[in-house]
Amino acid sequence: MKIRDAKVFVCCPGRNFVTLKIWTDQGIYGLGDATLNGRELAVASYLSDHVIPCLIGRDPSQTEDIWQYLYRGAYWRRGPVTMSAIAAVDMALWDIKGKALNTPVYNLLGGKSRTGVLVYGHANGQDIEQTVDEVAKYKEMGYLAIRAQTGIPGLPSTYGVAGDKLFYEPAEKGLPPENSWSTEKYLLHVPKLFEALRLKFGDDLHLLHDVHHRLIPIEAARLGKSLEPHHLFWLEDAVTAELQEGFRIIRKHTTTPLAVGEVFNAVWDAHILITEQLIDYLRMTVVHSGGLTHLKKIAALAEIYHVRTGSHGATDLSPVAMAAALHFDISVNNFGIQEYMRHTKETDEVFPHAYSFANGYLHPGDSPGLGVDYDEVLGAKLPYERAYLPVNRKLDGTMFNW
Ligand code: KDG
Ligand code: MG
Repeated sequence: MKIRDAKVFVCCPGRNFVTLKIWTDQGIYGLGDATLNGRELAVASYLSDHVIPCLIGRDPSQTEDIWQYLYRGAYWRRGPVTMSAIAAVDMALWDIKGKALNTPVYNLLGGKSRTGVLVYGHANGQDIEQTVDEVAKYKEMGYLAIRAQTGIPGLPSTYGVAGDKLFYEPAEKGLPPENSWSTEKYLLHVPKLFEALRLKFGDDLHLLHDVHHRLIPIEAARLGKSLEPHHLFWLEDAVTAELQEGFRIIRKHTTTPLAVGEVFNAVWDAHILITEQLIDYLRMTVVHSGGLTHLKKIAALAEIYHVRTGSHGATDLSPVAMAAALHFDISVNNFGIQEYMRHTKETDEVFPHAYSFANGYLHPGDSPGLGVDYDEVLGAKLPYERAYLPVNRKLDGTMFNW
């Protein structure tokens, strides 16, 4: 079998998605997600201008060799653009492999290690009362794990508090909007949210929280300590993690489980965090971290150090990435949890898929390959629209983390 052709599709069913389609000379095609929120066209160009010409004529079953060819062969390594492009190729090749062998991709990764993939949904409100109501709604939908975010008194806008409650989408059309931030106000308010949630829902529900990189280690340590009575499933992205060693400080002070890594791209972004057991969950995803070929190696390393997976699964990961994530999640032993922000009906129509949600779990379905398709005709009617994630400033105007 040989790769005959490949093409990049950019569409916008309410938000932008970049999809790679690879055709073989035997009539089989595979799909890969290459969406990088707010920087979509950079990955599209990387693929079309630099990667696709090198793929034509290759044997698509050589997933390892093609991965190494694109990673080592480029000379320029790592980074979100490169690793999202490699991921898209890798996903599409695993999709082809599964279709050619007439089996779901999870069977090629070791088979099912569990009956379903535990997921968490997003509940958020302008204030604690509204967030409690939103958590109740997610509980009613069957979720067993829920991430809770709330507006902070005195701040006009806060990360994770959206207009649309079910289909939260952080990117906005036009130029980047600006959020504001106060560490002092945040640290005083968040423990009150989780106190209210435990009071209302008891101890059984898994609760998660995302700090979105907005603290420094000693502040994160204080937050982790103050949340210990409410036993979170995890505290996510407590600090930025370019400095992996920073997590030593947090770890020294709190037993609240720590998750990080949705912006990581390669094992070298996480090797200290893993080998020093500074985190409990790694949030790296199949789309921004080099595809299944790289992620399964990272999971194998993490398994040795008691670190579990907790893949990013926001709406900016297309259903192609979600499908690939589910095949990964169901197969690795050290799976922890999968984020699941629902896509809109409009998005699901462009990407018909075999995965489904029931009673707090996602199931990848049994279709050969990844079990997801791309409607080219519909996609062509929904052209790219420039959109950005917000930027964040402290109350005195200082640029801060988003
Ligand atoms: O593209 C960035 C979003 O996916 C991110 O902000 C969402 O933090 C996020 C999360 O945990 O889903
Ligand atoms: Mg996050």
